[in-house]
Amino acid sequence: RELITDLRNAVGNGELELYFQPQYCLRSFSISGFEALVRWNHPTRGLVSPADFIPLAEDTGLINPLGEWVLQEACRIAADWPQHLRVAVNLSPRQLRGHAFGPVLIESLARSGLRAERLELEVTEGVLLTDSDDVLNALHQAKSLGVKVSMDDFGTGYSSLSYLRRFPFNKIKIDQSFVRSMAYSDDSISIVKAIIGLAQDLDMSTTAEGVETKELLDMLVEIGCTEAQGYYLGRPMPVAEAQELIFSVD
Ligand code: G
Ligand code: G
Ligand code: MN
Ligand code: NA
Repeated sequence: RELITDLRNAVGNGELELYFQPQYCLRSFSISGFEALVRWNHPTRGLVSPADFIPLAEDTGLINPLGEWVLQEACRIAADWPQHLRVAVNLSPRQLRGHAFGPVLIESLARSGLRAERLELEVTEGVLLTDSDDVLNALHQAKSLGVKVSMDDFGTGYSSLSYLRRFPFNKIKIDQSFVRSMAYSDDSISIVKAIIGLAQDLDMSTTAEGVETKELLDMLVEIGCTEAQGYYLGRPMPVAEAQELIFSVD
């Protein structure tokens, strides 16, 4: 059977599940929030990675109902957490085209009761590639509601800098590839320092992704990164485990 046929039914069948990866504030060393990462428990194939089904969903338009489910579920779950914790949701470009995203966002916040300030939307620069007014309008609408907007995977595309001018992001997420190579490359340290300095000047915060060692974490603290996320700090985990983590440290 085709994976796409199964994916069409996955939402309705309750086969999708959100995992949550903690993000730590590097000043207080406490959890500031979690990134929601979708998982698919396929009845026969087992756990299917989003890297395998998100592109399929994007190509077929299924990303819209799927993304709507992710947003609603993330808001619903985070609404029960302590009020200082945020939840970050990944968006595909296609979710922001057309005029449907604003109402979906407003409904997700209203239904869950989650304060807008506790929600972050993560978009890659690919979102701005189309240069469509729809996309910019949707992001501006989100920001005007109080929702935070982050640039994900910063540094991996062709012209990340020009996208920083096109939209006022609240946060830059420094791509894992830069963070990882800080361990052996002084040039990479210089690049990450420069990104952090740039973000500070633009009034944006920074999250380092892919932090897998204490050594990297210490470096990031020293150079003034705002937040960190990665296997050294915590892997993506089911909601019950995230809940345990929240209440074990609080
Ligand atoms: O969690 P993992 O590292 O396996 O995720 C693989 C990729 O899938 C990452 O690029 C991540 O951003 C993306 N991804 C995970 N969850 C979602 C989601 O809910 N929506 C979208 N659009 N992408 C997601
Ligand atoms: O594209 P995005 O940054 O949203 O994707 C996040 C992806 O990175 C998820 O699939 C998540 O599981 C993965 N991830 C998170 N932390 C680490 C890490 O420390 N090392 C590696 N290799 N992957 C990570
Ligand atoms: Mn992300
Ligand atoms: Na990323």
